[in-house]
Amino acid sequence: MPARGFYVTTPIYYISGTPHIGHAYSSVAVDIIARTARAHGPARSLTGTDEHGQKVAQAAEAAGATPQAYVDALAPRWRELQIAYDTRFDDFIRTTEPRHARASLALFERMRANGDVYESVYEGWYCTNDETFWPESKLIDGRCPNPECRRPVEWLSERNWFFRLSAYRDRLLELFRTDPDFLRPQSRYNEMMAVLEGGLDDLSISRSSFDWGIPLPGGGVLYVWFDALINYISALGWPDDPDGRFATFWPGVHVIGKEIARFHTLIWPAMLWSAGLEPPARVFAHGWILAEGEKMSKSLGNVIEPFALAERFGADAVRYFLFREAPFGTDFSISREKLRQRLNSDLGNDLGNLLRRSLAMLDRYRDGLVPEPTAGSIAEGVSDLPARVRDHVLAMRLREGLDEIWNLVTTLNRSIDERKPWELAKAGRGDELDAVLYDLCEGLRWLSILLFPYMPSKATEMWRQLGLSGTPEVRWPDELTWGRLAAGTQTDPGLPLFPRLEPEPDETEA
Ligand code: ME8
Repeated sequence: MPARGFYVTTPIYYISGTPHIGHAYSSVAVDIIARTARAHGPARSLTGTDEHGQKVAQAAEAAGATPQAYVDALAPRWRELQIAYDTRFDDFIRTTEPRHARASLALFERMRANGDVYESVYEGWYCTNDETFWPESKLIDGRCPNPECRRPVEWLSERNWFFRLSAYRDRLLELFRTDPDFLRPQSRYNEMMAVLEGGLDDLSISRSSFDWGIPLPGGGVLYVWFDALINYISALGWPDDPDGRFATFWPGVHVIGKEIARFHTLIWPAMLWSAGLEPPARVFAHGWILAEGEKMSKSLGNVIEPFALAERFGADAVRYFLFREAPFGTDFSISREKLRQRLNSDLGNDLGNLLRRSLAMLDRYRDGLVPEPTAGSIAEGVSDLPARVRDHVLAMRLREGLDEIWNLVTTLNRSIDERKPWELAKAGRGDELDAVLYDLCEGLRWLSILLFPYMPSKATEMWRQLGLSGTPEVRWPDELTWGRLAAGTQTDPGLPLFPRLEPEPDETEA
């Protein structure tokens, strides 16, 4: 852990889009990382909505609303997504807030004062859907080159402000070369290195043919991507920094989807340097969630609706699935059937049954009271587990973190099978029986603490059934020492953690 505060962010989502499972994925990833970081020291997480730009202006017009009324009506949907997936952010920023406009203009002015901003005419193509300027050479069949978009582009001729991005190429190359972890995974790093080696053009950072954006003195509005990137520091209170948040938490870590790596790792660091600020500490550009091997899209009819998914399987089971199914960083497919299978096997059989069997044996042999710890426990084998989980999670190895935690699940299940408490009870070997039962309860206490970032509500339910007060949101270094569970704790078994789910008609493999 860095000595200073730890700060992690999601992209801010286009407010006019429909929330889907990919948005939930980024938000849950950041939530897992932030909850793990909070267990060790000061940490902050941020999400929000990207509300300016031509696309929003056009959509508002089509809906017969003012842009402000239009975005205000859409904002609650994005907060609902956070509630549905139990993601707890320290802040939610909307780019239409005054604090954001202030910071955006301040950054623009600093860059201009440093001689990096000049006026010129942008003559070229623009994709409104992606809010991206495209040079003619990049278009494919005259359309947007983004494989997810491929929409017609429009010709712009506007007198705009430009950022001297080209001047930062060498400094970016140096950043990439001296800090290979600046952008992960490796495939994204390689892609961006190739872009850098090909050279960078200056970037238009304002628009003058419509007015839905942050107004600039003298006319025009800021280009929506320029304003969007600044959310990461406007939410920290930059430039005034009245609460010292910027000083404590910047530079932060950005978690994004792979398609927006260029904005975050080439343009954003250069903007910050130009204003005399530090670039982000790290950027992690994860892969895409696919449905049956294809990117989800309305036209393919394969969109997995995030609200219905959380309702059917429970937020915690979906959170678990998203980060157990594939290494964080790669593309992977999701299906309701796969999710149901993992819920029944990993969560129901491995974890849920472990809790149920352990507490049932404790009830039968010790009236539900945690026995006195004795020698001969599994403690030695697990002492460095918390540090390993923490290191994996803070390095974005979210699946590896879960794999480590699952080793403890397996160890505890195995210890029941091998040490056979029912035989120890029959043979009157009380000390050995106490040792197994204590190990199981203490192991389950550890599991609820370690799993809390991934599955906050089920981990809290485990904690409650173990008869513990408060919640498993505790400081790991203090609480994850084997033997802290007090003898005499009265456990309180409840309903199964993950009741078995039978398939619905659309969940059966063809
Ligand atoms: O790009 N799989 O917003 P956006 C995985 N406003 N992640 C996905 C995904 C999928 N199928 N689909 C979306 C924008 N995401 C800009 C960002 S940031 C300063 C401005 C996630 O609403 C992923 O994180 O299009 C992706 O980068 C983001 O949602 C795009 O959200």
